[in-house]
Amino acid sequence: MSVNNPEYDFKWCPGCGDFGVRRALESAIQKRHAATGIAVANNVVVAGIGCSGNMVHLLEGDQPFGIHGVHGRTLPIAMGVKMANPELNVVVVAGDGDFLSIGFEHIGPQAGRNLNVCAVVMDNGVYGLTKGQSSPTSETGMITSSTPYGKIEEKTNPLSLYLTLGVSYVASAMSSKVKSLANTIVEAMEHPGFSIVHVQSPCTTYNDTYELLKGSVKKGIEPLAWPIPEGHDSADIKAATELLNRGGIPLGVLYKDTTRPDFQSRIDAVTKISDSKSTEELLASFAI
Ligand SMILES: Cc1ncc(C[n+]2csc(CCOP(=O)(O)OP(=O)(O)O)c2C)c(N)n1
Ligand code: SF4
Ligand SMILES: [Mg+2]
Repeated sequence: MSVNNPEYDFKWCPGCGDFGVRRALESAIQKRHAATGIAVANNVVVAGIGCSGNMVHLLEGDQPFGIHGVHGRTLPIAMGVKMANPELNVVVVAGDGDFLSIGFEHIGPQAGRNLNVCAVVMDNGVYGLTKGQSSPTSETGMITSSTPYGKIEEKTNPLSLYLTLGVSYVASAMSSKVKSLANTIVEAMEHPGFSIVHVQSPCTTYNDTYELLKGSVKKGIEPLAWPIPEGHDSADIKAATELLNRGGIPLGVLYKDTTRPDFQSRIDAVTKISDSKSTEELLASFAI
C-alpha cells in the first residue's frame, strides 16, 4: 500500500519538529529497503498517543505496518510484535510524555531484556496534543496549563536515564538535521538490541525551543545543543556519562554496547531448555 491513512484527520502545526522526524524515518526505512531488499511493509511502526505518535498515520510513500496503540504502552506492544515475528523490524515513535511519563515504567524492563526494537522519541518538553501541559522534560519553573505558577519538579534528563537503565544504544539528535537523523535511525535499527534515538523536536505552538537549541548570534544566545566530538568512544559508558556532565544537549551517538545478548537470543536459550507442551497439554494444566 502506498498511501497514508486518509481517514485520520490530523495536521501538525507549521514548523512542528515532527515533520523533520517523519522525513528522517521515511528515509531510514527506504535506505534499509535499498540495502537489504526487505519490503517496507515488513517494518512495523508502533506509535504512542500524542502529536508525535500521529506520525504513524502521516508517513508518506510506501507504507510500513502501523499500530497506534495505547498511551504509554508502545514498548509492551513492540515486544509482542517481536515475540510473534522476530524477523520484523520494529520502530517505536512516541513523545516525551508518552515515553517518559506514563510509559516510563517500561523502559527499564526492556533495557534489561535488550529488546531488539528502535525507539524514536520526539521530545518537545510538553504535552502537545492535549494543549501544552508540562511533561518530565519541561523546564523547572515553566508556566504551562497544568503548572500555572511554574513547574515545581526538576527536569528529567532522558539521556542519563537511558544510560542508567542499561539501554544498549543511546543517541541524541535534532529534528531539523534530517540527514544525520536518518543515518542515526538506520544505525539504531541495525543495532542488535534496544536502541533509543532521542530527538529534540520543538513544538512551535506550546514550547518553541528552536532558538534555544540552535542559539542566536544576534541575540547573544549560546546554542544548547552541541555535537559530540568525533573522538568519543561510544563503547565507553564513563566517557558517555562525562559528556552528559558537560551540560547542554550533546548530539550524536552517546553510547553503544553490541556485546550484550539481545532479547531473541535470551528467549532462544530459554526455549531450548524448556519442556514443549501441546496446546491440549497446556489447557489441561490449567484445569482444576
Ligand atoms: C491513558 C491516557 N491518559 C492520558 C491521555 C491523554 N493524553 C493524550 S496524548 C497525552 C500526552 C502527549 O504528550 P507527548 O507524549 O509528549 O506527545 P506530543 O503531543 O507532545 O507529541 C496525554 C496526556 C490518554 N490519551 N490516555
Ligand atoms: S501542538 Fe506542538 S507538537 Fe503538536 S503539532 Fe502543533 S507544534 Fe507539533
Ligand atoms: Mg511532547
